[in-house]
Amino acid sequence: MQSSNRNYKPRAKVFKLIVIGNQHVGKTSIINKYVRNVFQRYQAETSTYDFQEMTEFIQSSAITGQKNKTDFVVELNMQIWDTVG
Ligand SMILES: Nc1nc2c(ncn2[C@@H]2O[C@H](COP(=O)(O)OP(=O)(O)OP(=O)(O)O)[C@@H](O)[C@H]2O)c(=O)[nH]1
Ligand SMILES: [Mg+2]
Repeated sequence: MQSSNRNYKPRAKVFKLIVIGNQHVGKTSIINKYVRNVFQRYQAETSTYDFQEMTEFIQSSAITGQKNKTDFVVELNMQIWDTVG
């Protein structure tokens, strides 16, 4: 997301997310859909852990629920770990 403000400087936060669940429930699929917007009907079983990275920009008010003058853009750098079921 770009801003017209030349002083645009999002505050970056790093998140490490771990997706866990029983075998074959769709852990890898939901990560692929979220990060790359792809779905594979015959998704191979995950044989070892792995991660994908994803960046989202959101308004701080989306977190706090309060819209006011101090509203700022938050850059979420996510490392999403996939695991073996
Ligand atoms: N119809 C349908 N099939 C899905 C969905 N999500 C996953 N699948 C299918 O379910 C199967 C298992 O999905 P995976 O994403 O490999 O599941 P997983 O939890 O990563 O499995 P493991 O890596 O073996 O632990 C695959 O054949 C997917 O195509 C869904 O929302 N709908
Ligand atoms: Mg998997």
